[in-house]
Amino acid sequence: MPLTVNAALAGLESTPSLPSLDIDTRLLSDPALKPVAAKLAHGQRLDAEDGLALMTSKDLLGLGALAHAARLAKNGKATHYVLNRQINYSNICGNRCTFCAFWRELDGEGAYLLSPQEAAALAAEHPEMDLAELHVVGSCHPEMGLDYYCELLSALASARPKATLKAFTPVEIEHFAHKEGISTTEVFERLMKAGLKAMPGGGAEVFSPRVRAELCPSKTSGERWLAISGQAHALGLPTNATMLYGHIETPAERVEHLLALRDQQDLSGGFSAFIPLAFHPENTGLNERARTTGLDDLRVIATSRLLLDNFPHIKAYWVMLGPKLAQVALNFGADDLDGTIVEERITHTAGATTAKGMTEEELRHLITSAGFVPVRRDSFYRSLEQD
Ligand code: V47
Repeated sequence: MPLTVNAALAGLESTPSLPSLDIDTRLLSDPALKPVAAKLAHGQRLDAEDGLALMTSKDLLGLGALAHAARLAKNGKATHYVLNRQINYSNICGNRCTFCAFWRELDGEGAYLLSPQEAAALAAEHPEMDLAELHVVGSCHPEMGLDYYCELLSALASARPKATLKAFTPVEIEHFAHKEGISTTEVFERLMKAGLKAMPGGGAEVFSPRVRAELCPSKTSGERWLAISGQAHALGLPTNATMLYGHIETPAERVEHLLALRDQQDLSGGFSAFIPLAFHPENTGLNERARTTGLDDLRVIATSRLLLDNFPHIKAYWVMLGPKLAQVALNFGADDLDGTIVEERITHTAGATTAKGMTEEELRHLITSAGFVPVRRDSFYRSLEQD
């Protein structure tokens, strides 16, 4: 039977909107996690100090006990996945981020830009798959104007009328606005007319100005990334959020990133899912760095679930974690495995050894064999299960 955390600890007033979590404290061996457990048991919001205790703990079972309690309170045993396809329309990018192996110069070897018709042909492949979502991201192309992106969306919508167009990161939106000399709101209005319905969460990296100055000085700032996400929410577009971890960032910078996302979600409320992205170093400017460890991957998932109390979903992105660790992550706070993907390019250029796609059967097997309940979903987390 779960033990009750000492209710008499000073200052533990509960936050009305947060549930009191049922935690088995016998699983906690790191004393630093005990005050965190006490707060969670009393429905209290965690702060930066708690986040740091979680983000630096080596008590894997303790982290799992806390994050799993939060997961069960939010999503029960439901584990989501989507029949989706990724389309990377171009790798030609002026930002030249050090951690990215995908980008190419305009006339560099391997540089490409898909025409709207070529992208539509990719979307139409595998007609037997009932795709619910097209996940469309690319680069900050130095030459293309907004007409191209609108035509791209229209062509994709014609090729797959039933699929939701989840396209472009806040970084791309900002770039389109600069290139066109218009506001990001105007960019959104044009793209929404062309079929934009939701946005993925890439480009957030780590918000720390120190990290951005070193790894991606040309990229949109963290403040702008958050503000543009907020604009999307105000226009009714749900978006996601990510954090690229396992390079030069400190545990404190990870925690700051998560708390900045939580603050933005308090303000604008439109984030659906958070996706931690494990850094893959091959073919990047940081290729001497080691890959992330299993402990760190699970710790980031668990800490995210606990700090982001206002995010409905946490994704274990199997492409970056590998399917086996993604399955384990379902017991560490994650309730979504992303999807079939079909063809992933960004992480595979940086040395990912996972498959490029997964079948629905494989996804359901990962979920059910771990004792969870599979929920095929659309981009808005509505269940598509036939019952
Ligand atoms: O924006 C770049 C990151 C992102 C590397 O919103 C790298 O549903 C690891 O954002 N190693 C693209 N990561 C992926 C992404 C995403 C994936 C799945 C679902 C969703 C969603 C979003 O990958 C980029 C960048 O942050 N990235 N280089 C690398 N070497």
